[in-house]
Amino acid sequence: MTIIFYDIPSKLPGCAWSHNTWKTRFYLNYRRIPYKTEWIEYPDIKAFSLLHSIPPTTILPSSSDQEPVYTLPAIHDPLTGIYLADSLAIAEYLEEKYPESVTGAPTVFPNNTLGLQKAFNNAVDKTLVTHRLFLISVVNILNPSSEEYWRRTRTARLKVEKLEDAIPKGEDAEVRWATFESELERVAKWFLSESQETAFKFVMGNQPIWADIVVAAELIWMKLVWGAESDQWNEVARWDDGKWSGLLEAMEPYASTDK
Ligand SMILES: N[C@@H](CCC(=O)N[C@@H](CS)C(=O)NCC(=O)O)C(=O)O
Repeated sequence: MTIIFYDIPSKLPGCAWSHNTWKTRFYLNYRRIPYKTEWIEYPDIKAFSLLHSIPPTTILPSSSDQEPVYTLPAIHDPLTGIYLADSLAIAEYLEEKYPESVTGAPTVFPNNTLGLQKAFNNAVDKTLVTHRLFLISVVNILNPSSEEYWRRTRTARLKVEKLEDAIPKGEDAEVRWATFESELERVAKWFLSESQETAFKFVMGNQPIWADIVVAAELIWMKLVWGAESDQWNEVARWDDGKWSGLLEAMEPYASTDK
């Protein structure tokens, strides 16, 4: 069994960059599920999804076009013939079809925590929002066709003339950056604290679960887009007693790409 994993490419050495698709990549690596990546540029995602009858995963009520959005990650399982999008739905499907007895790697939803972890995932998505504007420079690592698509759609969504106009500057940037720091501090409190469990970095202790994957995917996205040596990443890495660089280090064994 080899799962086909559809991801969005970039100019970075490992190609992978997107936080949403990193959730699936971390998941596949951690669960030791064999996969092969196929790369799809942004403007081709909709046609790909329609071709395989994959429904849109996102509806943007505030977008200018109000259209449902077809998204990656997606997977194809040649054994069952299924095509599926949405990182959480993909994980739920693979948990069922490829349990620990098949892959030898533990579930990411132990002790019936699927429902709780959905709530965690939701809370992380809602909490970590301020930094998005600081990540607009992601456009510079995309390949030309995706860059053009991203500039066009995000300029419309953000209601700016030029994408770079939306990057926070001056005092506004300082306020937003401070808000982002407190957003991450809030998330840090959802993990076991150092005094509870010194040796471990993960939400439930010594093994990552879906909740860790969700946060790690956000972190690797920042590190890749800003750069490991950037001031921004170095600041984040220092916050919350090094929690975030620690979590990424702990997830490093599951961060390989097949490119
Ligand atoms: N809830 C979805 C969100 C996926 C998502 O938004 N993916 C982005 C890439 S990071 C996408 O494909 N966007 C397509 C577009 O903007 O047209 C998931 O968790 O998979």
